Amino acid sequence: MRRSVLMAVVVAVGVVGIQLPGATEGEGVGGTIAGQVQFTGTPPARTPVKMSADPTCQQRHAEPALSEEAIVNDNGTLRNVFVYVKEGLTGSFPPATTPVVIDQKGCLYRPRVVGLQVNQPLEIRNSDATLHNVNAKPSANKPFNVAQPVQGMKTTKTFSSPEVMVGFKCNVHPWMRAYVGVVAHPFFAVSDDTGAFTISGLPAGTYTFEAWHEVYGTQSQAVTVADGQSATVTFSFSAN
Ligand SMILES: [Cu+2]
Repeated sequence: MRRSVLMAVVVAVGVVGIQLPGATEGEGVGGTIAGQVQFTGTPPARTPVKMSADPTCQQRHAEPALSEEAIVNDNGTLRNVFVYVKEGLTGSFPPATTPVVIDQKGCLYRPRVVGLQVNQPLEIRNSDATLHNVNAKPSANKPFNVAQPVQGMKTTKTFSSPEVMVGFKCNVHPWMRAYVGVVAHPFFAVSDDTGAFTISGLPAGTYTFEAWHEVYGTQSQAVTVADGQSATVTFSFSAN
């Protein structure tokens, strides 16, 4: 990971206050962040993942799966960027009780990048008829390495401390990687196949947001949120 390379290249494209229909300032409803992660430069090529070592994996794909370390969307945005409030929040936020799910499907983690709250359950599933092991080596949390030899197996884990990111890998299939962002509040999102992300219900205030990408590192910027309003936040990563 080249986490530090782009720390200084923060591009803050501005925060635009938009009154949401039906919302009144000062109601204490929180604000919404409507964000996008842009990408400049030549998108890196995605190469076929060689799964021939395990025919069960290979058979799950009609066309070879493509590498997922860096996915630039058709509209020039960057997918799988984890965006979260890093600083500025006060108070405590009870964890959601609904589990976040990571599936192992076609010998790939789905999703590859995901967030959850401290002590929120993470359900790890194996949808493949082959052995996976889930090897997580966090630094602020307890490491684990769980074998799931049977299709349909489920394992539930929680994380007791914030940590961005916890890397998952499978020792059977070395191309398999997932990244789990553990935060102490519910204000996080992952950029999608249009580069968009949304964070809602954020109490009024000024925060430091961080955007993390597994290849292009992290960026941060200050964002001010007003109750009942939507702020536009844009991050921009560039090819190295
Ligand atoms: Cu595996």
